[in-house]
Amino acid sequence: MNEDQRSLFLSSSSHFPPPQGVKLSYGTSGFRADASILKSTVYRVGILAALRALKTQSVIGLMITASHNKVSDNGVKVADPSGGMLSQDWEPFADTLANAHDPQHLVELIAEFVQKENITLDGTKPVEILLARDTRPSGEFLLEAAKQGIGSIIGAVALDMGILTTPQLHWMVRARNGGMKASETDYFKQLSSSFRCLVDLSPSGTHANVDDKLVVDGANGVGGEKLEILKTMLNGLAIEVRNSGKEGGVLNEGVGADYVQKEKVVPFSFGSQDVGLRCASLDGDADRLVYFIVPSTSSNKIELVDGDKILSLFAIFITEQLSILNKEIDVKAKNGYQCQLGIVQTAYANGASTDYLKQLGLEVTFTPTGVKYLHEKAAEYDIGIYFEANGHGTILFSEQFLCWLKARTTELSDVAKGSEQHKAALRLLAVSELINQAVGDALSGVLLVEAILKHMGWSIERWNEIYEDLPSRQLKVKVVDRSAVVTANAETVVVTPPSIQEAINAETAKHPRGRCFIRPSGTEDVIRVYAEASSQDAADNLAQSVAKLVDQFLGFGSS
Ligand code: G16
Repeated sequence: MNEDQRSLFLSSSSHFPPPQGVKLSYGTSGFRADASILKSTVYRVGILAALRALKTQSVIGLMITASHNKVSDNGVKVADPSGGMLSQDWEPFADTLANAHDPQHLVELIAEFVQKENITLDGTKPVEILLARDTRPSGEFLLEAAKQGIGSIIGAVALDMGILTTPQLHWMVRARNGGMKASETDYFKQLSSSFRCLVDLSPSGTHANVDDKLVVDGANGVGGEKLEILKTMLNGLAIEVRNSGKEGGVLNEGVGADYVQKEKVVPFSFGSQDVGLRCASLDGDADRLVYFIVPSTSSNKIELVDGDKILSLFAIFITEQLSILNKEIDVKAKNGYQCQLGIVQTAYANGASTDYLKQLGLEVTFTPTGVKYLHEKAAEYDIGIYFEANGHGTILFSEQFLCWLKARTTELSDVAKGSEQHKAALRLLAVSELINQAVGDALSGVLLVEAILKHMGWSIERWNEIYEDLPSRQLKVKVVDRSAVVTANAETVVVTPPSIQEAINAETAKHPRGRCFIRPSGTEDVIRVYAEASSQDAADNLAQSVAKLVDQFLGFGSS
């Protein structure tokens, strides 16, 4: 590292001392904490993003968001050149950087890393970092800190893309690196035109829900406002957006996908007027999506149509299209293709959903919580569908399969234009354009759900009936140190502290169809408890008794 660069680091980092007595870690989805202590972390992630851009010689993204967390929190994460999450090999360096105290030590750490990674810091090959933030007020000063971090690397240029949903930024990074147009307008154009294409390909007479209104809860975050823009570019889909943030509500408070999924009650501004309508909820930065039904005017309870059901709907549609496409074709012949379709879930997936998917003959695998793990696994298939029960997920298409599909579509348009096979090929291509290939995206997800429901002629009730969820309950427990819990087998077994797993097993065995696990959250300072059983009372009791165990083993002993 040359002297100019060293003194630039020293002078800028002296303005960003890290908070005292706090150890930050690049968790499930980047760093998250109370916004008031994050300035130095965001500055350092700015440095990291610039180094990543130099290392990969590609455009990198930096997003300031705490997604589903409360409004006073914030966070920061990096999008890699593919548009996906930061490569996990760089996470330890992110932790070291965030927790380095003395500016001199910080500079030494960077110098060592740069040498190890063979990164040239002479400014001869300039790189760009796209920045965006959600609607949190703290995003403004944190964005400045990110710019300072990027500005402290010679040759790194920060481009402020403004207020975006997290998936929009990931999409832009991917598009830029793929040599495509990557403005927000391009994003909306791609989504709306592929949606239109899918709707136009729906079998005639199946538009049962075409005139129904979809009512969307925007979590008082960025998604509602973006959906309002997207809506103007769509025909044939009536959307009403509530909780867009303009009405003065608080981000994620009594609203949004996380609240709706965990509490299973109507979000603020929804109620008896919505009985019989299709309702959906986005989270604060619009990377999660769940649907719900308001079943009666007399209660605030909802019927949740969660990420597992969205996944199942997508799986049904894709399987149907693949089977039409391959009809009367030997997939092993010269013009055939044996498409590997795989499903990826986490331990939170409702047991009934996994049974259902397996009954459809699909291969289902499990990873730990966090899109970074699910995405990586899904990318191993030609078509990988991944979803967390909380509504975070997407469908990935391999380059190889897309290449074959495009060639096959051209071939079919020459010899069998308008045939069912040709339409199936066109539909699969449209899905690959509509659904975000970089990360789970509530806006593209909502359009794909709507297009598939139209295609099937299904109401939300019909969709919800594909299987019946096992009753479940999620709780969170505050503990002294959540890192004391270490899990294995896709988070289904606790290995540390010893003996808690035996106690959990003993509780679980008391309940028919009981299943229960605990894990440390990577976005909140809590241990999460998930329980499922044959009745709601049993699931509630199991969750309560395991939460007590967590408190006894690790907590403050308040239970
Ligand atoms: C993030 C991750 C999700 C994860 C969720 C909860 O969502 O992207 O993959 O399921 O956190 O994680 P944890 O249980 O570790 O707190 P979001 O919507 O907050 O970005």
